[in-house]
Amino acid sequence: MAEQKTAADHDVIIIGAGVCGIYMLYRMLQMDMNVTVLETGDGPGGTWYWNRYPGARFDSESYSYGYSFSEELLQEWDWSEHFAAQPETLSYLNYVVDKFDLRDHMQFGCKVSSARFDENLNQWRVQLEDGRELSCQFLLTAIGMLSAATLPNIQGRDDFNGEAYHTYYWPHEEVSFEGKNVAVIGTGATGVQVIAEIAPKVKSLKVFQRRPNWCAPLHNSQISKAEMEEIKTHYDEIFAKCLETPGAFLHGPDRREYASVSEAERLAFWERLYDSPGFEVWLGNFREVFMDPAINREYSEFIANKIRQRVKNPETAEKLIPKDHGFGTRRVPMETRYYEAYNQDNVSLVDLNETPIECITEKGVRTTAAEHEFDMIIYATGFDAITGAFDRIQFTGRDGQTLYDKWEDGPVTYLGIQACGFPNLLALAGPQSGSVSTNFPRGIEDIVNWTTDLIRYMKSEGLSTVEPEADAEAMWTEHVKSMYEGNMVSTTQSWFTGYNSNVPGHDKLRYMVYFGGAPKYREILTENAKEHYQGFEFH
Ligand code: NA7
Repeated sequence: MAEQKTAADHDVIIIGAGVCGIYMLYRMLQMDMNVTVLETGDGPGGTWYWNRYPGARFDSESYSYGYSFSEELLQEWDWSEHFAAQPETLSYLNYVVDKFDLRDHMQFGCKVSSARFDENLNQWRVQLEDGRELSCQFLLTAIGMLSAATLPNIQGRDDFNGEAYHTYYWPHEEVSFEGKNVAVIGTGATGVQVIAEIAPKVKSLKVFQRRPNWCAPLHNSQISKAEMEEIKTHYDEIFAKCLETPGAFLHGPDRREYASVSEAERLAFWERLYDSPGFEVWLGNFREVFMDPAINREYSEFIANKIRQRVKNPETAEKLIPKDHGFGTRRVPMETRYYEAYNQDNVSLVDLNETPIECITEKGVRTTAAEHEFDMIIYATGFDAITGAFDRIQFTGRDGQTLYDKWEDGPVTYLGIQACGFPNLLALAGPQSGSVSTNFPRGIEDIVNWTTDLIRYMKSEGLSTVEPEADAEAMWTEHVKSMYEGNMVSTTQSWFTGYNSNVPGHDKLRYMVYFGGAPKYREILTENAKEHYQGFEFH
């Protein structure tokens, strides 16, 4: 076995140098592991490296998003806004990488195309697009859950003569909007941020909306020097609060029963939620709002009236109010003056339910009603979420089985971390794990810490492979499925439920997310480690 270890280039290869890969690398170096990180981008940052589109910023409170592992780091870093914009977050991640000397262990501009488990050597052999092959004992994926961007399946996309960008692949150079007629396709969390940001800068903006989302004000503000000093004295409380809440955010449900609160009190409470910063408007609500359709309708109507108050043209307001799903059953885009953008003379809404897009032309977008001419088209059309990044790398496990084939009808995993037949391949933010529906750095900390302990355990016991038992995998997948019942989020089409109209076969419900909440997931992982990794088989 010692021979096998030395035969591999590395003990550990981490794919991805985003929030998760950075922390995993830090933990592996603490253990003196021979580790390298492979990253497609030319620098670290993952999501915050790629998504440079105008308006990109946190919906998590900045100070709840930073890493918690180093008191020194917490005390050194100053956030300038309660919800920091992308450039600041990217600077923060670069700062972390340099402070802990992580950069030398990262390889940039290298894309993993495939990885194959060598059953004779118990090693993963990782192929890069540049032709190299690296080997390792443990292959850890930190490839992001929203990193496989998808363009819309509309004909003629390549015919357009103007500028065209997907928000994820936004250019590193500054993009000018001055004097330009711009189209935005897509009104998810990304589209909503872009639209509000560029509306005052463009000559004209047309928003192509298929389904509206329920958006709510972010209420962002600057953090003064004094306030930041104050925040620094409260990090323990901030992280303790995140540990308590289902989404690992600073916002948790109001534990009162909906019915125990009078109508007047309820309305005052909802007004307070609407005026609160961040996800409070969504996650600080009564739990019944997301379980009981009648209560959800009442809250949705409350929010619909806010939209009606903010958008001057009543017809436009009605088009911006979702009719096919209730508030909070899809990801709530947080906004700053999004609805007000539609009050500007240079901004208009094209409802794709009335006039669907027929094709993209040389000049712009042709709907069933007209050809709209543009200088620029922005595709804010989302991602092949959670499993998309796995599908883009060919992982081949035992007996030549690929992960793509195994997950063709939806992911099956044990604890959202491993799949049977793929020894030593550990997903740090994979489908059916607790991290995918949480405040990301908090969610991944649980898995990174668990994985670190697992690798330490295997090293100390002289074990070379870990793989889940078939029963354990079946049990976890059933458990994940069972939580989809009685929860309105899990029955609504969105990336949470694996829906993407642009990817064949992804128009149906898939069991992607562990809905039991971060505290429960953490408890399961802790128990599992305590019980010597029950459900896993070691060799
Ligand atoms: P989302 O939330 O998946 O939104 C994608 C948007 O693009 C959504 O409005 C889609 O409409 C629209 N879309 C996708 N394909 C098409 C086509 N073919 N025609 C018209 N419109 C289309 O992605 P985001 O990037 O906004 O957000 C993803 C997450 O990133 C977000 O939740 C944050 O956590 C960070 P649809 O709703 O499918 O009708």
